[in-house]
Amino acid sequence: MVTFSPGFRGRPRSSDVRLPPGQYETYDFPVLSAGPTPRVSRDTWQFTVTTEAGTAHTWSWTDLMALPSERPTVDLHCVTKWSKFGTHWQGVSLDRLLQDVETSADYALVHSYGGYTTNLPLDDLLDGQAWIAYGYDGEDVTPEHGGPARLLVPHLYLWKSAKWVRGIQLLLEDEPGFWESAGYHDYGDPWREQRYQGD
Ligand SMILES: Nc1nc2c(c(=O)[nH]1)N[C@H]1C(S)=C(S)[C@@H](COP(=O)(O)O)O[C@H]1N2
Ligand SMILES: [Mo]
Repeated sequence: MVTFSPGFRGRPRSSDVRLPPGQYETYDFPVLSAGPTPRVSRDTWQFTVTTEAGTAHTWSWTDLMALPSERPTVDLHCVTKWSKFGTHWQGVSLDRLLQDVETSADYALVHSYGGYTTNLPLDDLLDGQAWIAYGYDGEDVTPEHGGPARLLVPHLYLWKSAKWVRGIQLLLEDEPGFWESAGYHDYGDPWREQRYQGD
């Protein structure tokens, strides 16, 4: 029987298949960072959504903590081929953060402290698919894994889950981020094995 799993819209797969093509399961939690780990204090941390019209919506750490949070349990899939099942996070959904943001943008470019960027369609941040995560396994997200807060968008390869997230720029036109400019796939669906441009 073919079933449709929630959060994986329109993609048929057997409910017992958890490992995307070309991946292997790992039990530890590897750290993959393109540069040094930025140390970002919660006192000065800010998260800013900028619309295509130039309007900025900014949240301080206190603002973020005041919002209702969710506790998603998700599988992670890194393009370097490891997958980690059943990870527990706490964070604020992008649905919540974007609910009062007026935009007609179709694309998002995510910016991190330290300069990392990654792009994705705005739709992929909505409908319970993405969070600004600050808790992992009942603890604060560690600096190595993106603390104080990282984007978590687990239905795409993990390079889309920007660590040390500082903002999201809403755009009318798609703009490639760091790995996307270096030959990685623009979208990065692990179930369609979209690792590199042309996959
Ligand atoms: N800011 C930032 N975010 C990032 C990265 C990075 O180098 N800088 N690496 C990405 C990649 S390639 C992966 S696989 C995941 C790794 O997350 P982890 O180190 O928590 O396993 O973070 C993603 N987010
Ligand atoms: Mo990665």
